[in-house]
Amino acid sequence: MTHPRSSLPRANSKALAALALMAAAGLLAASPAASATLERTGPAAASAEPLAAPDIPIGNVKSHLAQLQSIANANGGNRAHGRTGYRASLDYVKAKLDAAGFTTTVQQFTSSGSTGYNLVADWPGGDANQVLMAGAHLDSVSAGAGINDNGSGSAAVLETALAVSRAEFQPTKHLRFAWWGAEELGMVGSKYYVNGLSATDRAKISGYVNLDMVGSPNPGYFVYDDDPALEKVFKDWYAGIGVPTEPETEGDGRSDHASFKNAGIPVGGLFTGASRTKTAAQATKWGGTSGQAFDRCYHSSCDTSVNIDDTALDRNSDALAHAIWTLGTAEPTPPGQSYENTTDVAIPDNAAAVTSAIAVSGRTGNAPATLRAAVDIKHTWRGDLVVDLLAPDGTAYRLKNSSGSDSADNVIATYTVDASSETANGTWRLRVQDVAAQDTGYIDSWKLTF
Ligand code: DTR
Ligand code: CA
Ligand code: ZN
Ligand code: ZN
Repeated sequence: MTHPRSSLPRANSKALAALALMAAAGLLAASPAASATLERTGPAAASAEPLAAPDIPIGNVKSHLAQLQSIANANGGNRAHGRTGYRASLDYVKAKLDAAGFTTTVQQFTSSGSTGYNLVADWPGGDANQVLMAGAHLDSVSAGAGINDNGSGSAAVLETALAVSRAEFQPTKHLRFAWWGAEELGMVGSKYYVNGLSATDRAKISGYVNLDMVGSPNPGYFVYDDDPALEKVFKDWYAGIGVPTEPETEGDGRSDHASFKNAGIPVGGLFTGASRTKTAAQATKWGGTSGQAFDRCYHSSCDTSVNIDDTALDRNSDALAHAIWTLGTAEPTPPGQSYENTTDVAIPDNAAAVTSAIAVSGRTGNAPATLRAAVDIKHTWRGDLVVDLLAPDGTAYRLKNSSGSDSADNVIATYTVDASSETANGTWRLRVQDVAAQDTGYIDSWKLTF
């Protein structure tokens, strides 16, 4: 379905073919701005403009949900980890992908005494050193069929992958899609996958996009505000159809993107809300019912095929396809220059902030919108820590908030900051403060790249 007020160009093969014929006959305007480089790179003639994503047919997405509902009905009413309904769900998705030409892998793990499974599907081709991933957890809770949570994300990712196959899409990046097991037990499957990657293979993943609950019946339109580049792709798409979005603030670490973020991989994603209540202001901008949960059937037996808002599911499916086509063909970020400080700086427990400085010189103009700050802070119970990047003029950019519940050790991550309003030259500082008693550590090193 093409969205109302859609301003996105939707290239179609007929228009491209006509353009190619006109170019071949020298009929196109010769001006550099108008000329298009029409070299064949695959089934669809390439053009100077990035290829627009195809529309994801909502009917196809809904038919996947119908299949997952049938599977739950035939397997004790759920698709939970360790139950027959989960493996049957995975077999359904895998069969579709095998038939569409993907290279699929089933990864096995154990959790809570039961065998769990991840499904990973690679689209042949693209640069193996630049892997763009999209994923969704395929398991439900044991209370029900889990059609919104998270059949919706699973079906949207599946249909986008199938659209890649139908289009014989040939992106510059390598595309990998994944369906995770045991997310409801604590992102077990995605953690198992990421932990099984070598540091080299992790570094090859340019970004991970997560879809978990993208068809809530009283929907909000939330975009993960983690990696700015991934966030921008989704916010631009929604702006293009005139739908406002909000940053997803239900809490970091509440779905499979956390497994990738904790490994320093850029993450993004989409969310339509769970048990939180839609406000009056949100109902005004999005419609729906204020004072009611985004999904009243969250983790309940009523999370069935009727617990879906088709418009929200359609929009998020199309937004994902847009992200895959856009990010999949985007030029790699140029390596840039790096500036590093490896001097250890002790962080006093529950006390004043400390800083570590990097002097940048010899650059011209301002810093970029994609300034990368890689930090390596050794500290037990990293939830104690607040981390900021200070520009030469003292402007603070929050990289990490404190979190009472984040008991994991160390902050080893790369943050992308829009520093385009800051002069590049000058002394940049990493500021770290421990705001909770007990647990100590130190800044091991940090690096700026642009
Ligand atoms: N934890 C997810 C649902 C969920 C709750 N908050 C968020 C925020 C972002 C993504 C997902 C969620 C689940 O129950 O599967
Ligand atoms: Ca659509
Ligand atoms: Zn859930
Ligand atoms: Zn979920």
